[in-house]
Amino acid sequence: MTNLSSRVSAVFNKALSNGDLIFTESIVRHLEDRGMKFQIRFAPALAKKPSLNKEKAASARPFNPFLPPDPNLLIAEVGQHYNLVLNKFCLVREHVLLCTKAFVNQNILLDGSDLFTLWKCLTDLETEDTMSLAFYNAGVNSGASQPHKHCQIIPVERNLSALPIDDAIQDYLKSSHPPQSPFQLNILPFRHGVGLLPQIDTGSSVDGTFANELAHIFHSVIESAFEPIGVTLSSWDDVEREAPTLSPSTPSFNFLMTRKWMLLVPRRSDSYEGISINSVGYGGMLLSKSAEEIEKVERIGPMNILKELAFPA
Ligand code: B4P
Repeated sequence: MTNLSSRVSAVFNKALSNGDLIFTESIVRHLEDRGMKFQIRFAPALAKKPSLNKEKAASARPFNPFLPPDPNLLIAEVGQHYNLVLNKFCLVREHVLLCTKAFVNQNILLDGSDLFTLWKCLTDLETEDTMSLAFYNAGVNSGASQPHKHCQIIPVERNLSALPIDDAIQDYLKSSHPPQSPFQLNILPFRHGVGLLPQIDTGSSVDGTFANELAHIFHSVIESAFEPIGVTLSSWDDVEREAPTLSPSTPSFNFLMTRKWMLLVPRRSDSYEGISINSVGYGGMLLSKSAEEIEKVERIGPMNILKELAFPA
C-alpha cells in the first residue's frame, strides 16, 4: 500500500464514522447484453439524495462543494494545483475526486497537467487487490452535476468482469496485433475512441514529456471519436475558464482512464426514458435508483441505453 492509498483509507474510515460522508449501500447484479457483462448497481436509498437539478447547473451559480473542500473530506493537496477529496455521496468505498484548487469550468478540456496528475493518482492508489478507474463527465449531456473541474477515481477489483469495458479492451488487444491507437471496439454500437497509454515502470521518474504524451493521446482520441460528427478540437477554444456554469453549446463527452488506456464517448443527451448515465455507465456499470429503473434497464437493454445517449458508430 502506498502512502496515498493508506491515507485515503484512513480519511475515509474517519469521515464515515463521523458522519462526514454518506456511503449508500447497493446491490450489484450482472446482465449480459451483446457480449458485454454489465453491472447494474441498485441503490434505492440514493433516490433520497439531494440532487442538483442539472438544468439549473447550466443556468445558475450553484453551491460549490469543492471551493473550499470540506476539510474532513480532504485527503491531500496534489502538486500545486489540485486537491484530492473524498466523494461525499459515494456508492463505492474510497471514491475520490481530483479537483482543481482554483475554479476552472468543467467544460475546459483536460490538459497535460490534469492527465499526468490523474495518472500519478491512479498509480499511487493501486493496491495488490485493486486497480483504479478515473472518469470525467464533461458537458451538460454527460451526467455532470458540478461545473467546477474535477475528475473522479474509484477502486475496481482486479477480477474478470469487475470493469466490463476493460474486459472488452483486453479481448480486442488479444485479437489485434499490433493494435492501432486510437481504435474503436466492434462490440460498442456508438461512436467512441480508445487510446493506449505507454506502460511506464512505476519506479521510474516521469516528467513533463510524459504529460505532453498523455495530452497528445487525449487529443487523438477526441479527434477520432468526434471527427465523424463534425466536431473538432477548436470547438472548445471559446470555453471561458472561469465561466460559472456549463454551456449547452459546448460538446459533451464521457471520459474514462486506467493506467493502460483511455476511452472517450461523445454524448448526445443526458438521459433516456428518465435513465441518466455518467462516464461510469460507459465502463459497463449502470446505476438504478428504483425498482422501476431496474425494470426499464432490463426491458430496454443497457447497450441500447448507452447507444441512445451517444452518437451512432
Ligand atoms: P459530477 O460529474 O458532477 O456528477 P456525477 O458523478 O454523475 O454525480 P451526481 O452527483 O450527479 O451523482 P448520481 O446521483 O448520478 O460529479 C460530482 C461529484 O461530486 C459526485 O461524485 C458527487 O457525489 C460529488 N459531491 C457532491 N457534493 C459533494 C460535496 N459536498 N463534497 C464532496 N463531493 C461532493 O450518482 C451518485 C454517485 O454514484 C456519484 O458519485 C456517481 O459518480 C456514482 N455512480 C454512478 N453510477 C455508478 C455505478 N454504476 N457504480 C458506482 N458508482 C456510481
